[in-house]
This record gives sequence, structure tokens and C-alpha cells, in this order.
Amino acid sequence: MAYRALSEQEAVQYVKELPGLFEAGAILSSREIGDGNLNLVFHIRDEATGKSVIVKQALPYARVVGESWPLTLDRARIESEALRIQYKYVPDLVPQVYHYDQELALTVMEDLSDHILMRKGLIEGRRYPNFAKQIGRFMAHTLFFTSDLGAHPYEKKALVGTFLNPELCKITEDLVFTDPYENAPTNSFNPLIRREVEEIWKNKPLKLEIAKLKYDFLTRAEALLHGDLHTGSIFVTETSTKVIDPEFAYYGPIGFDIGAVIANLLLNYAGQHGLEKDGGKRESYREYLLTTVEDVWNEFVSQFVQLWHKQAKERSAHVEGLWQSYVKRLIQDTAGFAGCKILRRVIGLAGVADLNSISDEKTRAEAERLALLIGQELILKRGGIEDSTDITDIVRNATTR
Ligand code: SR1
Ligand code: MG
Repeated sequence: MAYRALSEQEAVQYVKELPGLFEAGAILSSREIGDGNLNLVFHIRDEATGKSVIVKQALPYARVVGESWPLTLDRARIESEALRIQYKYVPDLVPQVYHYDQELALTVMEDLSDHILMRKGLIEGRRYPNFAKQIGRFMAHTLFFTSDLGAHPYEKKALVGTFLNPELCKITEDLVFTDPYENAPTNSFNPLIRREVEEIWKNKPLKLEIAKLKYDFLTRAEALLHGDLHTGSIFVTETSTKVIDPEFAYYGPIGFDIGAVIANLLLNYAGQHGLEKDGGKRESYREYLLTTVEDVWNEFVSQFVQLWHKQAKERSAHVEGLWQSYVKRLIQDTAGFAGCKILRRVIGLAGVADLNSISDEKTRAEAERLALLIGQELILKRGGIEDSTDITDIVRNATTR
């Protein structure tokens, strides 16, 4: 069937014709529930049995901007193939793919509606005690087994080719590493922070460090990244974590994924400024977020290093001292990428609700200034970071400045 964007009813018709999903004659309801930046997402449910699936279809343009921003449909292939690879390593942490259709650029997958988006949960002040362990395992396993450490050299190089993903990488190159640091038309920020933003545009040492990080993003094919691992790409319950939406997957530097998770915890931290001035509650939630930042790194690194010792196939991996120097560089990369991801969400296109939902502009500006400070400090001070507490110390110091 030639590509066309499906309507709710056409999505029902489509899944009815797939073998093995629903009973013949089932009465299915369909709702388009996509609220992300790019795609259509249909929730399809058999009211009689309660069984449901998600149909996700790529549009030939970026939904957040409209038809003036054409975008490859190949991202649906990237997403479904990345999900299948992740499922191989961490089946309990991603949705199962039931079907992929190249012509229609759509994927039929497991419905996770019993979960909520983590960004929403954090904005509501909820806590997720298993999250750090689960996201640590997700990153350690998917990144290790697709890297030169855990994959056969031929397999790794073939995967690099499968996941070139040039158009979605270009979005990241522009929106994370370039546009926010100059007066670009894509930028969109609160007018009350113009002075701070202009300072960033003039800050040559900062721009140099961001350029170095961009160069790493462009050239360092370490592992198959999720590529867009913010809290809107993570579904949670109190006990479960599911990572969705890997359409930005490509071979890049491992710290980019870890940095994305940490950046989004810290964006929420900054956004806590918008809460009613019930200081005690805010402080304890902020401490929870900082502990989570430390736990995410610590869980990731302990599981990654364990895999390294037990399963690394690359012979040079076992040369004395290598894993320690690798991990040290990794936490510094993580901090730098986290910094860029924080700055882009304040200055550039595609902000986050953690900040944008603060209705009072002045309060929002205070939260945004804190985020800008944290982002810059993480980038500029990353060379001295050796431990997760060095990251949280930077955040605490920025908060009291
Ligand atoms: C035009 S896409 C804007 C942003 O949404 C995605 O989630 C990525 O973060 C991208 O940069
Ligand atoms: Mg997405």
C-alpha cells in the first residue's frame, strides 16, 4: 500500500487485517493520542477483551513545525529496528514490536497505557524507586552489547551502516549543538532571559567546549544510542520503566544517552522553582532528584563495568587500566552532553513542560536562569568530574549562587 497518513478508522482497519492480533469481528476503538514532536500515534482497543495495541506512524514532516519541515519516513524503520535490538538485550524495558510496515512507515507495538510519561510524573512530584536501577540496566546492556566491547567487529560495523540516520542526526546537530548558541531563527525562549541568553552567545570558551562536544557527536561511533533519551521517551509506573521512541538511534558517543537522562532530571530540578513556595517539600523533592542523578550514573557504571569484565570480546579491553580511563572519560562526556541538552531546552526549539508549565513568567525566568547556569557549569567544569557527586555538587553550588 503506497504511503498515506492514516485516519483513526483506517488504523483500525489496518490492525484488523494483521494476523494474530485481534479476533475476527472484534469491535475496535481508535484514538490518535500523539503529543510528541514528530508522529501520529493511534491507541487501538478491543473494548470487549480489553486488549490494545499502539500504531505509530511517521509523518513525512515534523509535526511540531508542520509541512514546511519535511522529514524522512525512514525513521520508522530506524525506530522499529532499534526497538527489536533493545528487546533482545532488555525485553522487560522496551515495548514489544508486533509488526513493521515499510511502505506506510508504521510500527504496531505493545500498548503501555498503564504507564505514564516520566516527565509528567516528575512534574506531579512523584517518585520512582526502581527507575535508576532499570534505566541503568537499559543503558548498560544496550550500549555495551552494541559497542566494540560487546559486539563482533563485523556485526558492529554492519550496525553502524544500518543506523546512519543522517536526517535525525542533523536535527540534533542543529537543535542541541548549534542553534541555541547563536541568534538562530529556530530559537524560542522567554524574553525575560534575553540578557542571559545573549551572554551565552558571546561566551567564547563555552562555545568552544560545545563545539568539541558536537565534534564528538559527529564522529565518535561508540555504540547504538537511543539518541533522544529524555523523560518524554520514558514510560514509568512505581515499579516499571519502559523506554520508547528510539527514532533518533544512531552510532554515537555513549555519554550522549546518559547525559540525556541526567539533563532531564535536572531540568525538572530547575523547574521545581515554579512550585508554591512550600520550601520543605521542594527541597526534599530536589534532593530526591539529585540522588536519582547519582544513582543513574552509579547503576549504569556498575552494570557496564561488570559486563566489561565478564563479557568483553575485544582483547584490548582487558589491558590494565583501560576500563578506569574509559569510565573517567565517560562521566566527563556525560556531564558535557547533559549541559548541552539542558541549554537547548531553555533556548532552542522544543522546550520542556518542566519549565514551560510554570505559568508566572518571572518565576519561569528564575527557573530557566538556574537551568542555564547548571548547563554551562556542567560543560565548562566537566574536565574535573570523576564521580557522580561531582555532578550533583555543581548543581547544588549553582542553586545557592
Ligand atoms: C523537530 S524535533 C524536536 C525535538 O524533538 C525530539 O524529541 C528531539 O529531541 C528533537 O530535537
Ligand atoms: Mg520522540
